[in-house]
Formats: sequence, structure tokens, C-alpha cells
Amino acid sequence: MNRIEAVRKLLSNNEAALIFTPVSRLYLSGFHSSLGYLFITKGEAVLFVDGRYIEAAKKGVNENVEVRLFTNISEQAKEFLGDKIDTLVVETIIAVANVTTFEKQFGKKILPNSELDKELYSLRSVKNEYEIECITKAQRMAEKAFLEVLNFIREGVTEIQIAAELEYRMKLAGSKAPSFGTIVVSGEKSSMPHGVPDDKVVRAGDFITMDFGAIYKGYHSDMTRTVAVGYATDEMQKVYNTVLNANLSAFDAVREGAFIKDVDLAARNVIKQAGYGEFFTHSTGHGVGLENHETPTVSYKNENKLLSNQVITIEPGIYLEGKFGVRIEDMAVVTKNGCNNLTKAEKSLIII
Ligand SMILES: [Mn+2]
Repeated sequence: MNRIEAVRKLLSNNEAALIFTPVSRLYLSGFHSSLGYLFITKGEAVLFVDGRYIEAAKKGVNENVEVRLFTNISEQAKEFLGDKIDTLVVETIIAVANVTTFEKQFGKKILPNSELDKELYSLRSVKNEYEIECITKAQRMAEKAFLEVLNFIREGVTEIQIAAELEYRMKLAGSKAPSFGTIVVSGEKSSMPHGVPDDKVVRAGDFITMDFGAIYKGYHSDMTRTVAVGYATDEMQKVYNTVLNANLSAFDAVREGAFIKDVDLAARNVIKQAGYGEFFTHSTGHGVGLENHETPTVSYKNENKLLSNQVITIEPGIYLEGKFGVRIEDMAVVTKNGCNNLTKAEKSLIII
């Protein structure tokens, strides 16, 4: 269904939607701006932007959205909305301070509505061809950077240097910015799933976990690889192969109509059977798109079924405090009979 129409369906006759978050504005209008007001009424969809964006907005916006320059948003919005509209429906992420500001600015009641959130999240979770193409391009940028960085990693370099190289090389490949704070953790620190890279020096016998992504046209990628420096002990290899098998088992469970919890459990059971169940401390994955984490959450608690063209990550891990951690993360597009793995980088253990 048309995205604007889907929002319209949620509105009563006295209501308009005010889309104020940059991500939802981009999703619904086709245009990204840091500031802007997208009003959706029963009959119209108007994006108000200021002079910094007007030229680009006119070129970039979807054809079912009208662009207007605002100089005094309060006056112009009141004129556009008229007296019939007395309520503006907004996403529930709105800050309390903004409710007051908007009420004053627009002279309407502000109504945060979780139905609007739900509708947008569920629409966004199923990608169209263009969106999959953008995510794939972002992923290619990240992979290119990964392959290049393998040549940079050696004993003596620091985590933050590896993170900087990854981010720099993704940017050179065309990424707008890192998808999220790049994670590079090594040795004992690799047992922290979301550890922060610092000046820790990489040593022989370290695992290095790198979790990173690129952004193309607003769409994110997300991948994780764990590599060993110099050598990997038997225990390191055992844990690595367990995580790899968990990753592959989860992939086998992905297809349209499959229960999402079964994808998580496919990975979780492999890890449990190897005796590491308690050390897999997060969900198997999540949706990826205009944000790095979106619906669906690939968790054993998720009772929903997978839909074709959802893009999800598969990222099991084992984290042994005081020793090391391993995570292997790919992105998959759900298809009728299985999935397409968007992540082409090698998954078997790389020892540098
Ligand atoms: Mn992820």
C-alpha cells in the first residue's frame, strides 16, 4: 500500500498527522532533512521545509507530497490545517517538551499515537526493491573496507586505529557515515558484545571482533566478523566454530512464513548443545533499514512470522568473560523459499 495512504487510514476527520522525526519524514516523503514538518491530512500531504532545503526538497520529494517553503511555520501550518482539524497525531517518541511547543505553535491538541508507530514500523520492515538495493550497496562498502582492513591489522595496532581505518575506508567507498559507533574489541575485551574501541594494543592470540556498517541513501548495513591474530587456541577455534554453526543453522531456518522465534532458537540450540548456552546473551538479530535496529527483533520471544523482503541480521555470539568473545553477523533478505545473504565476506576463521 501507498505509505501516505497507510497513515491516512489511521486518521479521523478532525485529525492530521504531523511527522516530525527525520527518519519517518524521509520514509514517507522521500526527502531527508534535519528539520521539517510533514502534515498528512485526509486529502493532502505537505512537507514544509526552510530555505536550506527547499531546492533539494522540490527535486527529491515523492510525487504524492507537495513541498512548501516556510518562513513562519506557526502561521502557515494554521492556515493549511484550517479549523476542522483540531488534533495532530504524532509518533510516541515525541519529547514532552515538544508536545508543549507544538501545541503552542500550531494551536492544536497533540496526540501521540502508538498505532502510528506500529504502522510505520511494520511498513518499514518489508523492503521494496530500491530499499534492498540501497542496503546491498551499503553492505558492499562495508565489505570492501573489511577486506582492506585485514591488511592493516597486525600486532601493535590499537583497536581505535582499526575502527578509524574501517570508518575511513567505508567513507572512501561511498558511505555517508558509519551506521553506528564502530565496535572493535580485542583479546579479553572481545567478551563485551558492545565494547568500545580504545587504545588497547592488539597482541598475538587475540580475537578481534569488528561490528560495523555503512549508510547509503539513508539505508544502513550491519556486519560483524571476528578474526584471530597470530594463532587461535583449540578453545578459540571450538567457540568460533560453534558460533559459525549457530549462524548457519539460523540461516537454514529463514524463509517467508517461518516463525521468527524459530530462527533465534535454531542458533541458540547449537550454542546450548555445545555447552555455551548461558554465554549467548542477546537476540539472534534484528531488522535493518533506515535505522540500524528496526523491527522485527529476531528473538525467541517474537511470536510473529517472517515476511518476504524483510531484511534481518543473523548474529549469534558467545562471550566468555575474562577470556574472549566471538560474534558472526550477516544480513539476510527473507524470500519465499529461504533468503539471500547480503553479506559476502568470508565466515570461516581468518587468522592474520
Ligand atoms: Mn547488528
